[in-house]
Amino acid sequence: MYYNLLEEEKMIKEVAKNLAEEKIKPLREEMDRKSYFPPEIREEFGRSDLLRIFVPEEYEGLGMGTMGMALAIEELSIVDGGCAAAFAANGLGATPLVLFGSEEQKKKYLPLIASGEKWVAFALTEPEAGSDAGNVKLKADKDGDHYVLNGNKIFITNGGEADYYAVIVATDRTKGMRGLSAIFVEKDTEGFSFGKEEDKMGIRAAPTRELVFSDCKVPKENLLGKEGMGFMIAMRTFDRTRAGIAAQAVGIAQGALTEAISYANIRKQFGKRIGEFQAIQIKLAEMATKVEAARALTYLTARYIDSGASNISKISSQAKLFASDVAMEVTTEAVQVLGGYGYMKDYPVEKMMRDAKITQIYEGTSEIQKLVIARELLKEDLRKK
Ligand code: COS
Repeated sequence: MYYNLLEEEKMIKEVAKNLAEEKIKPLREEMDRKSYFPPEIREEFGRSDLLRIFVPEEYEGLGMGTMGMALAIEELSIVDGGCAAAFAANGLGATPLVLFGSEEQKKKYLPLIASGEKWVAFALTEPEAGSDAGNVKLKADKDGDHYVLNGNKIFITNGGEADYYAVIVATDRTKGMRGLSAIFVEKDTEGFSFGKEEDKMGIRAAPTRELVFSDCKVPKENLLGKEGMGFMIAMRTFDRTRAGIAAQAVGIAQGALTEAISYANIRKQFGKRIGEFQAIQIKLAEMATKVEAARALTYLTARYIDSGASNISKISSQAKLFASDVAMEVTTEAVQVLGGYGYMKDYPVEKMMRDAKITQIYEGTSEIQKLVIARELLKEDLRKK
């Protein structure tokens, strides 16, 4: 409403909204209950242009960057944070390729990703490498024309579902985070399999799975960038995709706010619609103001990233930090507005509250975002001196 969106941005928003309302909403409750990502939803994504948004035009994409992704993720999240997470994680998996892939790699993989024929996942997390992202143990030893991967990754969104995996590996374990590299692994590679499937609190439509590598031989030409660039590739990827998580948080919060407003207009207590009580009005006003502030910061961040600026870490972390807190607050308040009904699965707000929680955790916890923000503030000050 306030954001002077371009015509193509309005179109993408509309496409995402329609897909969410017409295809995702009817399956939402079932996907949440059964914790699964239906093939027909994957196909619908492929039929829409949404998977082209983050792919540059020369590789059959729309080249709409972070703002396009933010708008699509927000619209999907209004209806279902789970399908939005699968979609966002696909963009996350493709980002190292877009940023650091060679011409040959991009030509080979990106058109297939743009059409939705192939899905992607990003694999960094390990049992001992969560917030401490530099502590990756999955080793990749060079052997002739291949790297041989041994180890595992956990909590991988789109694990099992994706056809390609951008995997952060240790090519030189003597160098710590400077010995990490990023490598693109295809699903059917020998020695690559899938382990534990997670049973999550929220975003249950998004598959989350362990990846297991056992003497898995990956061609050397699948290395993204150069050896030793893995940690930097992961950080530069997150600098962009954290804006997408902010958009997911805005969408989840908006979904809950909309439900709370509709309910306040219908539900009667003490002979009045509850929306007539100031106690409820104050809640709705505070919720709506927080959502708009989170949206404004998220869009500003996306526009700043798309401007080509290099110092995007701080604003991206600020957007994710703020919007994810808003998502948690607003969904919790929405449950409160709906009262006992809000606590029941007959209404979607309890699910939204469960979905919101992950936005404070994945792609860097809120505590890690604060650390990134504070470090950048201190560096900016030193640069002035
Ligand atoms: N872009 C480019 N380079 C970056 C960077 C960025 N955004 N952030 C850090 N780097 C570089 C640093 O410049 C540094 O290189 P030099 O030593 O050559 O200067 C190197 O990477 C190490 O950075 P740093 O010293 O800041 O690493 P730390 O281990 O102290 O902290 C944090 C890094 C904690 C910020 C990082 O590990 C992080 O973001 N963790 C959370 C990871 C995460 O999101 N996990 C969830 C995955 S679920 S998808």
